[in-house]
Amino acid sequence: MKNNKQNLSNYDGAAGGWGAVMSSAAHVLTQKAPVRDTIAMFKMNQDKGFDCPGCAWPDPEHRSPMELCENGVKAVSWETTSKKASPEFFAAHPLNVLWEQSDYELENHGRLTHPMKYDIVTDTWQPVAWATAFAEIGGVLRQLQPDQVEFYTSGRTSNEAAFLYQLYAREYGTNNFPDCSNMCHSPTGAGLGASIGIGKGTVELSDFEAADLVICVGHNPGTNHPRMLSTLREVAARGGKIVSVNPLRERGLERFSFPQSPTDMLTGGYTEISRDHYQIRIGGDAWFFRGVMKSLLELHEHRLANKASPVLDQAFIDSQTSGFGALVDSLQRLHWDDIEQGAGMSQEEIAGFASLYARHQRVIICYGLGITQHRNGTQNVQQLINLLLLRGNMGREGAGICPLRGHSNVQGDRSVGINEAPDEAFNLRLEKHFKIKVPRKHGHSSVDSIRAIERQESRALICMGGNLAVAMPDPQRTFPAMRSLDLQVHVATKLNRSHLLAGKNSYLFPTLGRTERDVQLSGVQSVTVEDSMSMVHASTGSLKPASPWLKSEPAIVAGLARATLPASPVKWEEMTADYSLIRDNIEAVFPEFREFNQRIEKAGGFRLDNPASRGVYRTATGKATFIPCTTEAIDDRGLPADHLVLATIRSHDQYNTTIYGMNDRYRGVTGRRDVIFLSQQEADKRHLQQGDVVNIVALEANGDTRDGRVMLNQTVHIVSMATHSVAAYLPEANILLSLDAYDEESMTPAYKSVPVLISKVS
Ligand SMILES: Nc1nc2c(c(=O)[nH]1)N[C@H]1C(S)=C(S)[C@@H](COP(=O)(O)OP(=O)(O)OC[C@H]3O[C@@H](n4cnc5c(=O)[nH]c(N)nc54)[C@H](O)[C@@H]3O)O[C@H]1N2
Ligand SMILES: Nc1nc2c(c(=O)[nH]1)N[C@H]1C(S)=C(S)[C@@H](COP(=O)(O)OP(=O)(O)OC[C@H]3O[C@@H](n4cnc5c(=O)[nH]c(N)nc54)[C@H](O)[C@@H]3O)O[C@H]1N2
Ligand SMILES: [Mo]
Repeated sequence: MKNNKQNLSNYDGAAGGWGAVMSSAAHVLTQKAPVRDTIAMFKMNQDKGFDCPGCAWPDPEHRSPMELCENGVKAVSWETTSKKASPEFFAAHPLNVLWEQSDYELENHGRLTHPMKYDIVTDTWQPVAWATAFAEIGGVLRQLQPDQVEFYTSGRTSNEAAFLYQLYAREYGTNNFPDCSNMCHSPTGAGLGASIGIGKGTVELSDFEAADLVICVGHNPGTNHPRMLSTLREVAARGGKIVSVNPLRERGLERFSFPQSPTDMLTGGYTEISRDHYQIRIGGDAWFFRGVMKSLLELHEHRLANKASPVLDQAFIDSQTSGFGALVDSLQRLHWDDIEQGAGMSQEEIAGFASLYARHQRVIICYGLGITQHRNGTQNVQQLINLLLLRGNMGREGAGICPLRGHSNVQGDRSVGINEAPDEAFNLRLEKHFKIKVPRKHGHSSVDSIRAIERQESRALICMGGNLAVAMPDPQRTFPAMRSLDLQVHVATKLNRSHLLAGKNSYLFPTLGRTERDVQLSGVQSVTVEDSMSMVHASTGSLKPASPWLKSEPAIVAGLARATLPASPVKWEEMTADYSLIRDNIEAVFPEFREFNQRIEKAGGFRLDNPASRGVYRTATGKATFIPCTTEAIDDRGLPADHLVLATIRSHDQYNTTIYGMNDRYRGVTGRRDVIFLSQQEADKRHLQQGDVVNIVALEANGDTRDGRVMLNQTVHIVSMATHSVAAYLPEANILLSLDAYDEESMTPAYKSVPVLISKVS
């Protein structure tokens, strides 16, 4: 096959800057709604405005007139588009025809406008009245056992809608709550929960003003949380140090030109974010951080022997933590050869990182999916905590842990009850408050739900947003499983591939987006969301809805609930008429939301209590706990010597399975997505050059291959990258992933460590 270098280059600019402005403007124009968009942009992330449906990075206290970023603009214009996927469109496009279109084309047909029902004879979505659809769905659900039904939530759902949704599913009788956080930050919930007694980050924005070192591990802020770059820029500008631990050199972590700074924009200036990049092997984090801790212990001993100041904060360790001895034992048993091999870095480099860490007094560790999406995701998270605890970097200003959560309300959905394993205290509160019975049996998270559907044990799937079939690994198994269901209900803003897997009794419901005015019987409603730093605030849409037939998510849940549970004592209709009543009920069930309605009146909202930030650890021992690592991301016994480890990553022009465009500007890719990223060294070993075309075959743990887990004709793009590593875009590369490779502690799929072989197509 011919060498195909077209549209692959190296991007030399800073992140942000004019490139971001030009790209934002281009996106607004392609969505054909410049006026709606401009109004929307001025309302985004402002008091009394709507919360950006992009990322979960918090809003600063002193907001600029437009608190937005390039990718927020894309997310908004994608929602506010004037394009419509109307009943006429669906009548003319059977699903087997739509199936041939790309994910980009599917969503680019525009907003869904009518409630639809699948017609198997014509293979099309056909309009249906809301009341008819609700009644039919209620009828099917009443015929099923509650545990045969899966209730999926994607993280844009507001607190109000999510609370009603969990109440509906539990009153119906199941805890089956597959959730998008099962695919990203469940290891954060599980890992931090066991280590520090709360499954959430501990820092606030103000901590970044006090930190002297910020360590960014396995996340890509330039693309996925661009507003974080202004925070990092401030840290760098006042002399704080920022380092990254990432197999790829991501531009947003190198330099940033602030689109809202006239000086940067007019002079082409930029702020250097970081020069220190630790390019670890994909899947090498636990090795790297154990190596850092081992070095730190050695440094500590050395200092003590020389009567110099200690490195470890022994007073903190003694009074606030447990498990120190077990951690030290486990580190002492490790051999440097294995650490170097596992991390893909020399002992010297790792020791350099340890001494850098030891020189700083207030340290924040930020991390993303590069840490969580591995077989040992939970333990990876815990190694970051171990490192922080060794020097008392927890429970005090300027220090702590900062997971970069995904969807804009994924954290809030969990806070209001989307949880497959509820505790008894919560069950009792829910029962008492609503005078209902709720199930005790724990339910399914995402991987379990797909497996139960595959085994035909689960017969119905309700999706509150998202694109579950495409977001999960292993389409070879997931897609046929979906098609076999007796009932599917999708609540969505735009068409996606999951909606093309319709079968018996399938419904597609159009809903209001965050930007749109939500009018109910008592007037215009606000909803609330929680950001990555536990700040809860109101979001109020102001644009005219894309169609008069749209319903809000709370109204859809209430409609389904009433149709399924006609005798329910819950006041579904009253709560839908006035969302402040939903908030009163949230407050009654979750004491941490006390004075909910009053506190969201305040600009910026309020912070949910986070005991670990105050140095209070609600763990079994009442102390912060060191937890050693016992599982590796990759077990390479049984794998061929020339295998590589593949991570699936996001391009700059996409939001999860939503593809806004075909460019990945900061990585030098234009107009295409059929690309794999490789280091020069790994390319040389395989006699590959930039632009060569390769096939990628996924390997089972024992080195075998399985039918279908192969990606053909991908073009090599040589970039600055760790050895033994290769990266490709999701969702195209999901075909290489296995539904059986996941972190057992959190059930999060190993999206970022698939053993593969690559071979040149000749
Ligand atoms: N514009 C935009 N914003 C988004 C999203 C989006 O798709 N588009 N998605 C949202 C969601 S749901 C989420 S969860 C977040 C995701 O945000 P991120 O956590 O930033 O997600 P990714 O882009 O998947 O991967 C991040 C980084 O992990 C690195 N990496 C890969 N493997 C490893 C490894 O083994 N170790 C280490 N240390 N690093 C590794 C990659 O090089 C990449 O830089 O962003 C949210 N925000
Ligand atoms: N290979 C690989 N796969 C991955 C990942 C990875 O890193 N690698 N990351 C995983 C992660 S972190 C996540 S979070 C999942 C994402 O999984 P999901 O959350 O299921 O997927 P999204 O692509 O975010 O969902 C897009 C759809 O959401 C709908 N939508 C948008 N806005 C709204 C709204 O306001 N309300 C409603 N009801 N619907 C709306 C639109 O119809 C759109 O088509 O993907 C996972 N999949
Ligand atoms: Mo996510």
